[in-house]
Amino acid sequence: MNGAESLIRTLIASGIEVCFANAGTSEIHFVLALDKIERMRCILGMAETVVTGCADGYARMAEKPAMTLLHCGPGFANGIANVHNARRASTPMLNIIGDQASFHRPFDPPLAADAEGLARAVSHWVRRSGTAQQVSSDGAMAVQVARRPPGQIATLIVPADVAWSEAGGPAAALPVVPRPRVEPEVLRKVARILRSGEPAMLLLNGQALGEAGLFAAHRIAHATGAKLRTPTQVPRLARGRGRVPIERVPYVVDTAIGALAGLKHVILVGAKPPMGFFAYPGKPSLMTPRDCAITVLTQPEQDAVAALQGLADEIGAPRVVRIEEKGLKPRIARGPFESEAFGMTLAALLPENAIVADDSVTSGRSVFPATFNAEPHDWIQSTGGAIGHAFPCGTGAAVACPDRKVVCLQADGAGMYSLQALWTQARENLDVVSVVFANRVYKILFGELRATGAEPGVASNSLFDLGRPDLDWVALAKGMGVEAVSVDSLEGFADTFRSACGRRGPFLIEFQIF
Ligand SMILES: Cc1ncc(C[n+]2csc(CCOP(=O)(O)OP(=O)(O)O)c2C)c(N)n1
Repeated sequence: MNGAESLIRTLIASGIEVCFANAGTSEIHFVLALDKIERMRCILGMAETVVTGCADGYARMAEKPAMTLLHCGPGFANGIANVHNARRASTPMLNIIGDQASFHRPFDPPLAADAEGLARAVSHWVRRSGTAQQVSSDGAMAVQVARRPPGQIATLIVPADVAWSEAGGPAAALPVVPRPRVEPEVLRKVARILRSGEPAMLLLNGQALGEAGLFAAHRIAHATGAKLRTPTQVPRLARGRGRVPIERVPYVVDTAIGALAGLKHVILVGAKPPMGFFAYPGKPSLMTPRDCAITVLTQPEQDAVAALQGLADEIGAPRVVRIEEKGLKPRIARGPFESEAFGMTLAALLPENAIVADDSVTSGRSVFPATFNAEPHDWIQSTGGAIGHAFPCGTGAAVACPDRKVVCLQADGAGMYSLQALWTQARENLDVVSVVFANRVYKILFGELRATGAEPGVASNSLFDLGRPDLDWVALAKGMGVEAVSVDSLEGFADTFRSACGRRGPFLIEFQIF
């Protein structure tokens, strides 16, 4: 058995079932090992940002890592933006980078690069396997590190000679480290704050955004009057009818400051203090009032569900609390695109148990609150701000959950970063409906520019206008094997979306909003 085979067998023994890849010559022995073993599902992404974005979406839904197989430093570099997004979402991720054979590197061949440096920039753990004997135990450790709460990025660099040399057998799986619990003293301290009657808010992230965590938070809110919010973007949120409707911290700084005004306490549950996406002259970095105290209930790696349940019991919150309906009634709207009306229409038609991958930028601003009363669903977003996330993330989610409909909400400019994911959807016959908001501009950036008081000039128009030539999303999708239709009204969208949801397989709807 060579090093490649011993590593792949180790990963399979550690529960890894899917390999998203874009391999090259230095990974040939891995590909041969995958041919031989056959138990790992291999999925090609025709750009590394698709590979890493797929692995992110897969792991968020499967709650365990996939493996990525990437080619040398430059291949990994192409995938970094979505590794960054995964890191910001605390996604468990396992990257295998094939590299030059150890004895060949000193000759500085063309693809030699600082793979460690690139990997270190976005990984919690980086190792270069030194020998074929060692690579299996490195692999077992990489999986363990990736699965360490709340989820980490582990990157293993494997030189080609390590892959092809004679190795020992595979290594046994290492145990998954459990989430540590918070100390009872912390629960008592937070309970005292919440009992004080001063205006408070729980800011929930990560594990707390599942159904159990949200319900425990709802009990606390009911008993104490504390508000609940999530950060501006969520890694994965359980939502829809019958679930706790929770607002996010708004994206726009002034709106966020207004929403959090008057708070005396923010309790962090796996979240960071609420900061703006960017700084603006004369505006604060933190969205909380100056005299607001920030207290940590749980760090991201701690057991947030147990902490919230323990806190709810500590303050004597009833175990059964009704969830009041909140937000707009789902209904099919008519007329041209408008964000809230689109959200209500989507809410009326979203299939039960769907997964929504949202990278809709400005078009989606009002979609979130308008979908509180849709059928139960999960909402996943880029939490790292690197756009081009929904196509690949939704693709990976569809691999993880073949029985659930995936809906990608994708802004057009962002979509162009990773549209090759459509080809993967077609190749794997994944059940994904993508909606592209074709406004043919980087609208958010025109907005940021105007907010400075300036008007766009020749340079801004060159850089933020996506026309000349116009993108044809129907042709782009069809060119990658995905059926597509263009619509220009909400009723047109409703008809097309309904029929796309009535069948299996990938489909794209271009919503013309230009
Ligand atoms: C990887 C990455 N590159 C560039 C940016 C900067 N950026 C933020 S939003 C944006 C344009 C978004 O335009 P589009 O996706 O069309 O959405 P719209 O603003 O029109 O709603 C850009 C380029 C970014 N956030 N991430």
